[in-house]
Amino acid sequence: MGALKVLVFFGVIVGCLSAKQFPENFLFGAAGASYQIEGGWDADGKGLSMWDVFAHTPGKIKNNDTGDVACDSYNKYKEDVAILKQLGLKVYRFSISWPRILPKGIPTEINQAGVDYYRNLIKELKDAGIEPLVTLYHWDLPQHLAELGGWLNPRIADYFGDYARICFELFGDQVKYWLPLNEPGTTCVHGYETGDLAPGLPLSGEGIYQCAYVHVLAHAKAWHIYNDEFRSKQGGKVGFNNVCFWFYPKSNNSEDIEAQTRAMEFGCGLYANPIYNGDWPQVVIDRVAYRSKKEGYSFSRLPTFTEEEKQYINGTSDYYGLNMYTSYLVEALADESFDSPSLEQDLAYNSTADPSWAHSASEWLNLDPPGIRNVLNYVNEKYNPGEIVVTENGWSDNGELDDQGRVTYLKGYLSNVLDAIVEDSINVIAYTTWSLMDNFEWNQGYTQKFGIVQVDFDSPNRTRTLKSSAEWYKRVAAAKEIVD
Ligand code: GBH
Repeated sequence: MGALKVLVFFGVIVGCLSAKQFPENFLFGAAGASYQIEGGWDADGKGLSMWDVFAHTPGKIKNNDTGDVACDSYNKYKEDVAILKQLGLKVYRFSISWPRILPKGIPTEINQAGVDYYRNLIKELKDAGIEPLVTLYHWDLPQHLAELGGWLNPRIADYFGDYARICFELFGDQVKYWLPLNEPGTTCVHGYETGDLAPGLPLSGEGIYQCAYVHVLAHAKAWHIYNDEFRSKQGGKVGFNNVCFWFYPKSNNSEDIEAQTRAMEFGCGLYANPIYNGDWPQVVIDRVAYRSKKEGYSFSRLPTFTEEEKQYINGTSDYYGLNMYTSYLVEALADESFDSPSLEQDLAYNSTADPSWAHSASEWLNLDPPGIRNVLNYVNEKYNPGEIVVTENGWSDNGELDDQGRVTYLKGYLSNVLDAIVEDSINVIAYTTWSLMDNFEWNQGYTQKFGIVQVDFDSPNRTRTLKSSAEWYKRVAAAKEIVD
């Protein structure tokens, strides 16, 4: 009897565990971005973007790969949608190429072929019962605007506002989830601090903060335009997006714990705090001011928001679009010199991977599934964003069809998303894995594959083939639970 009770007890426990379910209306989906998948770089009146120019510059991209053809989704979008449908996915995150709609980025000329492309794509999705989640800007800035100073010029926020308004007008009857800007953090660090992504400006210690300032203003402008001119008739949501990785202190000493705070606040917080709390994180304000002074500046390298701007930017997000991939351990470094400004010295930490974490094909990407639950809790507590969508999460390999590494990764991270929902009561409403298809991985070209669907880049047909992870993910989306 006793033994039977014990058995029944464990049976119930195991039953409960295996029955842990995603909410009934939770949306599973996949993501991609215009420059990485579309190709058609000069098709039908599209203007140049700064990524066309950057990728066409010899030496900037591995193997001098470009996005000229990429997955050819400009021509093959119906196949992409058919695959999403076949997998039972209910949300597709894609981005609009600004210069495909406005060839020079300015509202004087609207390229009808570009408008038609996105209208057709959206119609195809809706007909298949798939919700479009649309990023307005995933790094392909019109070259004309890059030449006007790009993300260093505060006027870009006004140009972006005009572009956003045109997109809301053109597509807002069909689109209910918008994200103005993809990962400002990555653009500002890699475009304007290190220079290894477009526009390739190594303006160490300075470009990043001006870029962050302009991104925050641009995001807020798009949100206000939607809020004032479209919300009442279209009823959609405009979210904030950034990449937010998890950092553990390497030891329990106070220096390393402070380094963890710096890591979170200079990464996740630099862009999120202005949007949710109306100003830069205090740690960042203090740290950059301190170092700037020691470096001999009469002002901080971090721009100051005026009171009017603080009011304008505060509270400009309807949901949080979280891009999350990996975790790091951080160890504090002491200030050594003040002779050249840099983000690295502002950060003052060393980051490493725990030896127990598996490593992907990408230098920076490690397997630490609990990291995503930590970040979800962090974001939820700090920014109180209401709804959260995990807008990117994924694993890179060499493109093998039996991609068990990706299955392991997704299983671990999705289990932690589920725990965040069920155990921590965090309101995660959707998850779009990065990415639907293998694609142009920026300065890594086609050397690292993130897709749950393989693309044959050697074939003019760009043949798509489901990987093991796609088959697995299909079963998860159907069961709304983590399956083996
Ligand atoms: C996202 O960035 C992008 O939104 C997406 O377009 C991209 O394809 C996807 O992730 C996969 O990479 O070269 O060691 O300095 C994720 C954040 C920030 C990760 C830049 C890679 C470069 C690391 N990325 N980082 S390193």
